[in-house]
Amino acid sequence: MSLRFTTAGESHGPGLVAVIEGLPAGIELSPDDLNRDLARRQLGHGRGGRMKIEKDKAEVTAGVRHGRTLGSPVALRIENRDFANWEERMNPWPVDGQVDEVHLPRPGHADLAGIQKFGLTDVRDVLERASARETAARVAAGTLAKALLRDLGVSVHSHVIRIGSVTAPEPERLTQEDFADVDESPVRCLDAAASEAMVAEIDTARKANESLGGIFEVIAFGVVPGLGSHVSWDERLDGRLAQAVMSIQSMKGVGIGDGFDLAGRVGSAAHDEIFWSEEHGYFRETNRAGGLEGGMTTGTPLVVRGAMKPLPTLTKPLRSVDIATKQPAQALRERTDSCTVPAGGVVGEAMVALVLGAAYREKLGGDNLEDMRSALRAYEERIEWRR
Ligand code: EPS
Repeated sequence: MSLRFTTAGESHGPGLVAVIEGLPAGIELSPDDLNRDLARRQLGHGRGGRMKIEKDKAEVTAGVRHGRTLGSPVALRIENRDFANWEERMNPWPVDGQVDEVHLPRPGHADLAGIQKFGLTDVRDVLERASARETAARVAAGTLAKALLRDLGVSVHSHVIRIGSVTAPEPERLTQEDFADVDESPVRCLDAAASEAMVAEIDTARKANESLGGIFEVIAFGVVPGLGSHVSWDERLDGRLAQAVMSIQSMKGVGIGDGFDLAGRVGSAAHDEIFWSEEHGYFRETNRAGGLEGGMTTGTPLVVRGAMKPLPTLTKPLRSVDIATKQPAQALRERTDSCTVPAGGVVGEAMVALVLGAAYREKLGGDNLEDMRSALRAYEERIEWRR
């Protein structure tokens, strides 16, 4: 058994569900642990009208008793408050009124390939599930992985490093403390001047009926060396992280550490030299590899970047084709966000936490939290790792 999760739910249906399997017994949880990240995911300059309707909260329906995990699957449910406005269109059961089909697929969305693949005639049957609303369920699942990681000495953070044409200056080596106020920035960026420029660029884009993408960075501190493995392709942790982050809606690129930038450097400027001292044990002065070598964690902070394309739902729709008539038409016009990179970072945290939680479980076993902590202590002693 590893740690795994699944989600269910449509964007304007009754609600979202996440089921997480493989958590040890004994993790202490509070409702606040679950709901803090759900609220953080709703933040960010560039969000649309929907976020005024939703107040995401996770209800626990299985796997937790009196504030502790039981070791059984944990089931979470998040209500879609907007369902009240969609009851006829999204009712699980037949309704009396006439519900018009959507026939105008949006370029860049799952719409066209989805109806072809599933043999459907109403684009809404695809777009409701393809919507990034689903990321609320991922974030809820991620809070459980984060609670496990917290008990193993790991914290996971994120910040936005680019929106549209605005790139934040490269910071000095970041520490956990640097992230204390990141959510105070309206775009979750650590640089005040870049934040302002990002907000201005989003406002300009929104006025022009455009959307914007960007890049977020997820950093995990306190990760022990040796998670993942070099011995088999599917155990390489960088591969698993890339898959997890790339699976987030609208992602088009994933980098580990300096990622694509490394391709243009000479070898001596691309790697992290190894040192040893009595105080630190093995250590590096740089972190170009993003804490991963040979598919394994190195003990330096884990750094994963995700590049999001501009959202494909546009208030100035692109050209498309009516799938009923095959005539040229404008794509479906829907209420939408203009930029979700700040929220993307929070979703990235969840996906990285879920992958790390699984890697810890594989390394340490995982029926009982105290067993995991003892195994971690023994391992840290064997490799003489100084946190
Ligand atoms: C989304 C469109 C918008 C977003 C939604 C994702 O929703 P609506 O069409 O209802 O305005 O706000 O994201 C969320 C609801 C959310 O919670 O993140 C889309 O088409 O992907």
